[in-house]
Order: sequence, then C-alpha cells, then structure tokens
Amino acid sequence: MNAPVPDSLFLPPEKKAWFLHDRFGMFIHWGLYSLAARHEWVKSREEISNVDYQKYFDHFDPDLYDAREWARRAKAAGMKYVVLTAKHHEGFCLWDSKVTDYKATNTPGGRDLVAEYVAAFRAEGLKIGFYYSLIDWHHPDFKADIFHPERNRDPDAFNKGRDVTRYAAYMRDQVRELLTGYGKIDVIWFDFSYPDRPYNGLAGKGREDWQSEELLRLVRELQPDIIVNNRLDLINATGELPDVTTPEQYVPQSWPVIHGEKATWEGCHTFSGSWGYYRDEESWKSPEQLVQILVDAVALGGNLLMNVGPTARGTFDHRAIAALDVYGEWLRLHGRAIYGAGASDYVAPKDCRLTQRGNRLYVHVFNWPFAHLHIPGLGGKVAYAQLLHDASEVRWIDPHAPVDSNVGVRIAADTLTLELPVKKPNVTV
Ligand code: JFZ
Repeated sequence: MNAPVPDSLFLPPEKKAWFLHDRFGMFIHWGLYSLAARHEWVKSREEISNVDYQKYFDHFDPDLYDAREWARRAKAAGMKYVVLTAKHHEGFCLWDSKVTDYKATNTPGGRDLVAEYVAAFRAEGLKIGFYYSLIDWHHPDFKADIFHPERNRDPDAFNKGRDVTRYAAYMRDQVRELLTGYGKIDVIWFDFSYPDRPYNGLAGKGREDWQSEELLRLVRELQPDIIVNNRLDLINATGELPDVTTPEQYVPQSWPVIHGEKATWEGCHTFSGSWGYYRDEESWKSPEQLVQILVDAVALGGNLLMNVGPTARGTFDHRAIAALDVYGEWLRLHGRAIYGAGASDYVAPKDCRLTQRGNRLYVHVFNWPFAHLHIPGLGGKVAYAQLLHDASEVRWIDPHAPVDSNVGVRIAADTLTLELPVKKPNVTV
C-alpha cells in the first residue's frame, strides 16, 4: 500500500545541476479556461457541467498564438526554462493526443500547440517542461471528488461505471506521447494529489488512483534525466519526495528541509493571483514584489517558476508583458546574483537577503537604510565592495580607526559597515 519506491526512481544530485544553476523559469497556464478569463478552476468553482463547458472548446481559436514571440519574451525576461500546461484539470489537451478527442487540434484553432511551443522555446535555448494534470474533470473514468464540478449534483450516479484504473492507463498513454513525441524533455510537473481530502463520502485521490509508481517508472524509462516534481504522492525509503518540492504562492521562512536535508525546491508564483488568464483581477504584484520573490527564492537555495496566463487569442496581455520586462531589466544588471548563485552561510542584515556565488556575496537591500548598512560577521573578510548595477565602489568604515566624536560608538571589528548613497540609486525597481 504505502510502500516506499526505490531510490533509483529519484534523480541523483548531479543531474539537477542545470536546474539549480538556472534558478528562474516560466510557467504557462493556458487552456479553455483562458476564454472564461476568470480563473483556471472556473469549471470546479462554478460547478460547470461538460455540456455547459463545451462553449469554450467550440470557441477556442488562438489566432494570435506565436510561440516564438512567447519564447523571445521568456528569454528576454531572463528565464532559462519553461513549463507549459499540456493538460490542466479541465482535461483539455493542447497537443494532438491520439487517445482523446478533447484536444486543440479539434477546436477551431486546429493546431498542435505543444509542438509549436517546444520548437520555439528550444530554439531560444530554454529547457523544456510539461505540466500534466493528474486531475481530469472531463475524462469519462474520472470519479467525482471534493474538487470535481459534479460533486454536488448526483455524484453516486455520476461515478457509476467509472473505472479509475482505466484513467491511470490513459494518463500513461498521454505521458508516453508527451515524452516520446517532442524530443528531450527536461521537466515534468504533475499536479496534484489529495488522498486525505474526502467529501460527502467521496474519496480523495493519490498514488493508488494515479498508479504513481508505475507512472514515474514510465517517465524515467522514457526520459532518464527529466526532473519530476513532488505531487505524485510518492516517498522513498528515507521519506524524501521526488526531485523537486514545489511550495505554491508561498515564500518559505527558511530553506525547506525534508527528513533532515535541505531540499531541492522551486517556488511557483503568479503575476496576479490566478494561474489562468483572469481579465478582471486587480491584484497584480508590484515590480518590487516581483524582484523580491525571485531574490527570496534564491537566497533560500531555491528556484522560481513565475507564471504567465496567456489570453485565449494566444497573447501575453500588457500587464504580463510589463511584469516580464521588470525581470528582464533587473536581471540584465543583477543576473550575476541569481544564475549559479544560491544561499549564503552568512547572516543577512535587517531587511536584506544574501545570495552567494563562489566567493562573491550579494547583499539585496529590500528597504534602503539611511547611509550605513551594518553586516555582522563580515568585518575583515571583504576585499572590495561595489553596487552591482553600475560597479560603483562602496566604501566602508574602518572599525579600527579612532572613534570619531560625531559617531561616538566603536564599530565591532567583526562588523562590516558599508557607506551607502543616501538616495537609493535608480536600478529600475
Ligand atoms: C495547483 C493547481 O490546482 C492550480 O490551478 C495551478 O496549476 C497550480 C500551479 O497548482 O494548485 C493547487 C494545488 C493544490 C491545492 C490547491 C491548488 N490544494 O491542495 O488544495
């Protein structure tokens, strides 16, 4: 039942080196829900039947979709890898799957959107990922449960004759298509398991339902080096989860530890709150927040997968483009503090985060102080200091100098006291 899976099904650390180096990827949530434009869970939230959801399929026509434009924007934003929802919970497939008719090629759009995506992003040099939903609110063998749009109608009648083992086989068929039809795939992002979430007599779903171990074996057989996220509800003998753990819309307080070891982790975040395109959402993050989310992740040894929800016509809307531009501009000047960098063992001063790459330490000042930044533990250890965006020298106060009567307080020898410009330089954010 709950038998742990063998360690061999998990990726050894050296195969995760590219992922840890690259740090920053683009998540793309795109599907029929992009037409509703009010959250990718709209079918569940509003308990919409297949019949009533059909209008989105019938009107799906992303005539402005240009995957090369998306790829150029991702690259310009400083993103190094990308994960596209090949299928989200609604069950709609963006590729020309042979095992369902519920796919983009059967809509007015009429194209294999995944094929164009893979070719375009690969051409820009990004690593390629697929998000594949374990949840499927359209498949005829998927039973109603706590999240299902039919959960409150007549779920017992709905579930009659539905066979989850056939659904698990369907998933393997689809994953096989995705992992054999598009060349080398670098990431697969399964979503998600909820074995402990019953609802009015309806069971939640987890590894038994998905046949997670078999699915993972298939993935490893087809793409031995692929990074698999942790939402298959699997553990190995030491209780560790698959290759990367994925806190969602949450900035951890400290580096996430799983069974005593610092985990490989990737935070995922949205620009506006929802993942799918949400026309009327007002909660778009500020430029400062966008940058801080990225810095926060890397300072705690993690990655950031930042989401774009394209419109149903296949465009990034102007708010998403503005947000991507924030990253592009910031990373052009500060990428050295992100790529190939990670957590530092030094302790960050107040309102700051530290990232480190070799013997270079980067101090990210979230709240610009007046004139002096004290960094305990660094006194006497630094050869040179500069602002990163313009390489201008930052001087410091010599703790051994005679105490100036104006200051009147001796600086501890182990503290580095930097002299910052009074006004925070304009570094775009
Ligand atoms: C999942 C998806 O449901 C969501 O639409 C998006 O794709 C995100 C990246 O992943 O988010 C979750 C996952 C788990 C729960 C809720 C949302 N949960 O356990 O309630």
